[in-house]
Amino acid sequence: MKATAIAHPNIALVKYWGKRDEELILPHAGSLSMTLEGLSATTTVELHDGPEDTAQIDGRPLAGPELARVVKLLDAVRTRAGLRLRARMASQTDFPNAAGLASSAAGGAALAAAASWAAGLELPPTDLSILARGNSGSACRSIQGGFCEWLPGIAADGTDSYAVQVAPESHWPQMRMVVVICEQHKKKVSSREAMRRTVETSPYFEAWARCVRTDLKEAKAALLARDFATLGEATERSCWCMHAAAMAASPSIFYLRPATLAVLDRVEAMRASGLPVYLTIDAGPNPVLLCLEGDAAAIVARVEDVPGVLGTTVASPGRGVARTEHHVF
Ligand code: 2P0
Repeated sequence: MKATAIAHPNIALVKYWGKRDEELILPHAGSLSMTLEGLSATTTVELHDGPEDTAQIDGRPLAGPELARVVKLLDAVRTRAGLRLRARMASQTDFPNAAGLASSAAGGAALAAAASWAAGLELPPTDLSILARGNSGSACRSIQGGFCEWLPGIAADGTDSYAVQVAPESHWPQMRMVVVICEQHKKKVSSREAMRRTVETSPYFEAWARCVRTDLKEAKAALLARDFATLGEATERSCWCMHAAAMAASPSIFYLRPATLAVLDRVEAMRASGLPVYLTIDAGPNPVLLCLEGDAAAIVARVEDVPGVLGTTVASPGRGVARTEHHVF
């Protein structure tokens, strides 16, 4: 009763920002993402007849609300499998946690898969996506590879809110995301709290939710047609609408750092010089640059010397969650 899953983070092209149900993690609107190859979370779950669930990430034992989030997913798996066993969970990531790099997406997807496999369940991707969603919203988009859309659903119980693959990684293997690391600290306001505050206090939240619908439609069509410029423009629009809505919350949520803005300047200069590159930023200071394979090296060279940039990682469209025998323990 031990299984290990490896999952990759995803970065949203059209962002998820705001829940209609906090407990079930149901979003107000859909979102669209690319799963990233090269960065990963590996999670092992072992079921046993001991007294309690334990969990650790990168060797750090979880407690309080962090442990409760894991236990919530384990409980969902136990209910489904008709088991009462407790679990030992350990996860290892190879990228900075909680710095806007969607570590929770890879972690949640790997946990959902490892826990259900350890319990002997063989769930279809839709069910795994729903399980992962309960741990962290964006995790539902890391169950499958390539490009995924999270369908917001309308049901109160969340049974129609899961991610589906819009296109596999083979659809556009030349697509690249350059993750630019500006900061590796844990962010000041968690995305969970930031979303709640945006929904409750931002006068721009409704406008944001309206924009998502148009951006999603346009981004999806551009993705399927491999129209890079239109996809890039929709991606940037979604990013700025999300950040504008968050900035207008009270108290304001501002994730951008001086280095983030310096990278933005560089992106605009590159584009003006004819290099097709677009930018998106999650709930943190690290910009992610959207480009095509042939331009990635030139773009890395142009951002590496920006003051405050600590490093870059280039990722291609990644695979969905998979089973591995390389157990964490
Ligand atoms: C996204 N983000 O679409 C958006 C854009 C960050 C910015 O999903 O509360 O860790 O666990 O559902 O998924 C990050 O938030 O939040 C996120 P919860 P999650 O990728």
